[in-house]
Amino acid sequence: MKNRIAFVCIGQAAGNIGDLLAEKGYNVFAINTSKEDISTLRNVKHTYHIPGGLGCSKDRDVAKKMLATSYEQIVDQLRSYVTEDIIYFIFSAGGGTGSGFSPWFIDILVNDVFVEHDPDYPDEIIRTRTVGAVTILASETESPRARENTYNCLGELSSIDGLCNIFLIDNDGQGDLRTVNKIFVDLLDSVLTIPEKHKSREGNIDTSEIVKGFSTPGLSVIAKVGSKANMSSILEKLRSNIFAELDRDPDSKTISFVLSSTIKPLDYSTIVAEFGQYVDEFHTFNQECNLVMLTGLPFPKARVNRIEEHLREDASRLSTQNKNNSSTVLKSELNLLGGAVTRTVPRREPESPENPKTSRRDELLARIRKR
Ligand SMILES: Nc1nc2c(ncn2[C@@H]2O[C@H](COP(=O)(O)OP(=O)(O)OP(=O)(O)O)[C@@H](O)[C@H]2O)c(=O)[nH]1
Ligand SMILES: [Mg+2]
Repeated sequence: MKNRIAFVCIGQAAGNIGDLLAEKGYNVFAINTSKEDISTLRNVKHTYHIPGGLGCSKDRDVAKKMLATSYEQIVDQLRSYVTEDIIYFIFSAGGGTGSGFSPWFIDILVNDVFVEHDPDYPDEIIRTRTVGAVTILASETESPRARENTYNCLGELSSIDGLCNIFLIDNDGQGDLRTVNKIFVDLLDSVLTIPEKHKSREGNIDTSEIVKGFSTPGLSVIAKVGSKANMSSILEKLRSNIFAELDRDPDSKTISFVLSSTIKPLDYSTIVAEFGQYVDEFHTFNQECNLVMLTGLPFPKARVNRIEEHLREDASRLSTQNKNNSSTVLKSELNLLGGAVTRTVPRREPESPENPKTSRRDELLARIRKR
């Protein structure tokens, strides 16, 4: 899979993860507004410092403005360094650079740059690359700004048409973040290397099945447990690991594919009972561990609501504190994900004489410039 998938890491947390992926031999391109952040990378071969950037100090709007001014150069760099057909963007949601920059950049790429028009159906687009995301949620012990950024970033991310798998790494309740990075990279690499490492007469997973698993819209989680683990510890690990906790209510039982390499056959009825009916499963066996990936899961509403509630408490404390000052410190676009998803980026209107067709890129860049 190393010749099929590449990682674009935006911001510092992402760079830390990218460095581990590069060490394992993946193609990684790191982008940052801060030269200092880039200088800490040891293994990443392709880096780009956005000209004039001094970091965004958790200000998402500054990052969006830098995207608007340097967009063309970044796309050129991306095209020259990243030729793989599957691209995963990694970024933290709590900072400025990765959080502000990534959702809109991904939207432009997926809906404007990596597209071709079908000659037979000119209104239909064919996506030329598969794009996924790995997003890190700030912990609830971090600052209101970091949590507000997380909330708004998730709102934007959840509204991108054409985006494939999203891995939501959750820093909340985790210990050392470097360990979180290592666990994630190990899980991802374990799944991506199944076709070359795990072979069994009882069933194999080939590259096309991995590609399918990594091209599904929705959230994904991976669990890896020891060879002696039973089904209930596999299910438990799928729920409580480094990823954002999945909802348990019956409406949230939505899932697309199950990919697994295990010691014994999985009990699929327990997966259906716990996560919902899958569309298909791809399995193989090995002698060392139980490795399971689920795709097509819904956004974790309970976790997002928890961020919102905590932010509301902060907002009320801050407004009491600043009662002589009429400006509000927090400016969350709250209720982005609580019910139906509200788009922060409006959908493209149908073309008409009053509304000439603009590209997704023009639309998003114009919105940034208006801010
Ligand atoms: N899992 C993990 N989280 C990290 C790491 N480094 C920072 N974070 C988290 O990422 C958020 C901060 O984002 P950064 O990636 O440092 O920010 P940035 O994109 O560089 O943006 P600015 O520095 O604000 O311009 C906070 O929520 C941190 O807790 C890391 O190595 N691993
Ligand atoms: Mg930074």
